[in-house]
Amino acid sequence: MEPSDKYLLKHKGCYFVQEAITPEYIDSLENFEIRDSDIFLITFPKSGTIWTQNILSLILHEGHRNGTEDMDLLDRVPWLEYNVRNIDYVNRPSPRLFATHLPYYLAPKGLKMKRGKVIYVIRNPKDVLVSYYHFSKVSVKLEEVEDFEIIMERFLAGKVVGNLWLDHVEGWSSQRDNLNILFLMYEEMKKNLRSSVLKICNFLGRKLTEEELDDVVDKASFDKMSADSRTNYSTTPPDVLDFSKGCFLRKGTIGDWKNMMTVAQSERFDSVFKERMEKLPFKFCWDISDEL
Ligand code: PPS
Repeated sequence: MEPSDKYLLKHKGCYFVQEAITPEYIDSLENFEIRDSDIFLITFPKSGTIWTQNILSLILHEGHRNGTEDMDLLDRVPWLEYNVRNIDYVNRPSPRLFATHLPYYLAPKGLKMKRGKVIYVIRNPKDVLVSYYHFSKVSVKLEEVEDFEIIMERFLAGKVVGNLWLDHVEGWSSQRDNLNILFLMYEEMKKNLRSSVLKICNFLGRKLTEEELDDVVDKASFDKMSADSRTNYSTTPPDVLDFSKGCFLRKGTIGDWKNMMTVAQSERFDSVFKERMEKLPFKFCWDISDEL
């Protein structure tokens, strides 16, 4: 079953959420002016974007960290390709923070010339798939497909937002020497958030006190983020997210794919992904009890 173009827009070989973007805008992003001070968070969907958006905002904005400011996360770290709030990106003060799911080949030229900094978060793709499946029920802008097998086949064929997971990860990781890029694994964040926050701080050249670091780690926990309307998308209108179908911050763990995929489905997944995954320069973690 092919994805419906009522929900997905295919442009230049890449799938986007139909309602939130135009082909002209995608085309314009190639020449989007990048500043050296820009910070881009790049992910395949469902890999820990909101989590890292929150961490970045907490690191960079003291008022967020100490609770003196009240700003929605999407205003602090907006989507580059889905400018749903019509923010004036060009006149935004530095350092600008952006999130994007763009594949490398569609990214702004400036990033490819080592302007700006990139943080790329990777999650094991079986958990990504399961998260995407559940999210497509909550998101009114994505096609709701009850049959997991159909979503899995689309995922394996790259017919989901972000395209083929393997291409996305390979696309960015193969260019690592030509980018200012830090790779982080969702699973390492889950197992040792403090050390991941420190890695981000070092990469960005930001020094936080121990107390400030504690604050970031505390406010970026799954429980705190689930309860905070600025980080759990709960203020999103019901024609965009339908929370009667589930939460955005759903389980936030490692290995939930084991609760969803049958052995046959997992084997089918491996038969398509394993060979290329083994060539990636990352060590994947498939279960909460696995060593990193
Ligand atoms: S999106 O739609 O692409 O922006 O989604 P994204 O934010 O990338 O991914 C959503 C998943 O990330 C989990 N999440 C977290 N896990 C652990 N700790 C924290 N703080 C956290 N915040 C978000 C979220 O629960 C989604 O994963 P699943 O497996 O569905 O729970």
